[in-house]
Amino acid sequence: MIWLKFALMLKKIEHIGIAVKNLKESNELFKKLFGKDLYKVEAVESEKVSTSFFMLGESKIELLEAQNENSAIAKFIEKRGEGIHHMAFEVDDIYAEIKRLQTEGFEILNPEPKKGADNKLICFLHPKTTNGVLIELCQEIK
Ligand code: CMX
Repeated sequence: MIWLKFALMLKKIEHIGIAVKNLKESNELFKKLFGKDLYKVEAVESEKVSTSFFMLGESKIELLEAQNENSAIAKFIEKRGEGIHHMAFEVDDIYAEIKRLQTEGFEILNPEPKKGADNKLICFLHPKTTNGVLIELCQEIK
């Protein structure tokens, strides 16, 4: 019997998340910078964020504005100011990747993946276990 199994690894940078104070203003700024328009604006209530997405080649840039002061984005901006908030990597099987990375000693912030922006199942790794970088895994919901 032939077993078809996805390789367990992070496949590519899916997007880079940038925390911004004012999404409307930043949308205009990044439109000018990239020379192209965003393709999606989406509110993610579970994460208390409003987002917009730009496609650049194979990768995306996600801008994130906090919906209220309890949002991770509000806390991040208060402590560190606007800037790169996370890097997201595409995976084929998020459940298998979570198990693999837990075995490797990484702390998974939400071991039960949740629905994120742009039709993805997502989970985060704590930055204290990844050299200070907040890492997101994301799998396309089919
Ligand atoms: N990148 C790197 N380090 C970060 C960070 C980030 N985005 N956010 C917080 N930290 C740092 C803090 O500065 C702190 O560092 P120090 O200990 O040196 O001060 C450390 O992580 C831990 O901070 P904490 O006080 O224990 O935890 P916080 O309340 O700041 O929460 C985190 C941090 C990562 C656990 C929390 O933000 C989280 O659970 N994030 C995942 C969910 C998320 O970010 N959602 C928004 C995006 C949603 C989307 O993409 O759609």
